[in-house]
Amino acid sequence: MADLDLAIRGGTVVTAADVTRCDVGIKDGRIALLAESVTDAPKSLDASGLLVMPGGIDSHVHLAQHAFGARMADGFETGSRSAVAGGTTTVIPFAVQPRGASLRESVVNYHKEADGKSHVDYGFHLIVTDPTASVLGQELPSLVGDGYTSFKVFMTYDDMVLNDRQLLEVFECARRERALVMVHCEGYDAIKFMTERLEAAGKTAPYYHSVSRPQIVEREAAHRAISHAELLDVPIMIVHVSGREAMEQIRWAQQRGMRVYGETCTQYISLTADDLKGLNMDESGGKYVCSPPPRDHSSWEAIWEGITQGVFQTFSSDHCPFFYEGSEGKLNPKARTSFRWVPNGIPGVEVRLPILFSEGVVKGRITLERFVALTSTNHAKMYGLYPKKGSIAVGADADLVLWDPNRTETIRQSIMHHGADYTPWEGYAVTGWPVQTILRGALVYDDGKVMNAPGEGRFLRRKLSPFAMPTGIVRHGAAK
Ligand code: DUC
Ligand code: ZN
Ligand code: ZN
Repeated sequence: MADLDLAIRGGTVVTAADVTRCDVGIKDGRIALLAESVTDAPKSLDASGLLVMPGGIDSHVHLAQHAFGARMADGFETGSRSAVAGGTTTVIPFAVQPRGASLRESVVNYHKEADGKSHVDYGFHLIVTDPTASVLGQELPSLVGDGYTSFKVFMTYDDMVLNDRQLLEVFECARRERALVMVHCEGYDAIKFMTERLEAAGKTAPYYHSVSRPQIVEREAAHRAISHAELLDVPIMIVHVSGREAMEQIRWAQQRGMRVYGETCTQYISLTADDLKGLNMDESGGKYVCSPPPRDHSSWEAIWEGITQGVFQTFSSDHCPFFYEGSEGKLNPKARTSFRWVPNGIPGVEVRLPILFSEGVVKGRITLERFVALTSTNHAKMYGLYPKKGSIAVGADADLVLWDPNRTETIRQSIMHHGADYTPWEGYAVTGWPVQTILRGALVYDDGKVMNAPGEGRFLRRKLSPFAMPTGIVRHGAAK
């Protein structure tokens, strides 16, 4: 093939299906050729000793989101810069509908945040906080048609929680429109009750954030969401699962033939609630405040059980970065009065691949193919981006990460590319590291340096997810 633009030579190509020694030929930003040897491209990258994998897709990141009571540490520019440095080439953040606002308008505003800023390709999920008749009847159907084919709903947080009736109405709309609903499963009332009791007892340090939201609160909400989904025969994705309790609910639903999917995240295999204790229960534990909170070592094992048994389809970061210092940071004066006011979320888009590789592949828990499925391919399939994204196949976008499986690194704030002023994984040692990242055939990250300009990432209109198809098994008579 004479007119290739770039060849990647000498690497081991890994997809969700295969591990193959072959070269990759790229033309016009897409993969044009997979062959034992590709020699006739004007430019080439030497991938000998490296793995060549589909660029990461992180289907759960928060950027430039005005939520959780503080300004985020990352907008599109720094958040996507951090993504590309971590080997991720596509992110799907959330356009949030503030209560009382139009969802369409919220999407238009969110595009203004993203336009001209992203280093990676991106789509938007929609967060529905106010499912009025016009949102359900007009806005959501038209937005789904425009490529926003997934919604997130919350079962907690004052400014986002939906009651059961509203959850059912959103689920019904999703079923009708074939959109995939992501559910944040933590029970609002139980958390509020626990928070008030803890505060009354003077237990206000960041560690008590984890006590206020124990696993049973997540399990109860997961079971409730699953029950509503079963009533309507609608597929749902339960996001950021933290431990055994919710994992078992999802497994139970799957074993009953339901289309209930699961996502877990980096923090649930690498952090624990003890991290929230900080130094002698001081405010530094606020650095780890996220929801659901990290649990304990036995929960890590439960999450690995869910990963290896196929309960979880996607492994995401839930990148939701806040500053530690400063008036809007996790240490702000109000946050010092109670864990309840510490902004919920941690930065992690850049370390997702290294930590899963190190803990999963290097420690023999998962294969290389499964690593690719969990970090890229399944995200593309679940959220309507496949086969353009998430694979190394002729015709797919040439989004790749060249990965050194033997390189050891210690995660430090000084080597991160995000906008936050700390990393929760300071000092965490990993084996396996991204060396180069390629976005649609262009070298966009080269060993520590981000090479492309903000704005070179493109917006992705997503197709309907085949995973959002109802089963057709109506057990309870309410689905239409
Ligand atoms: N839920 C998220 O999905 N991200 C950050 C905080 C939260 O509660
Ligand atoms: Zn959430
Ligand atoms: Zn999130």
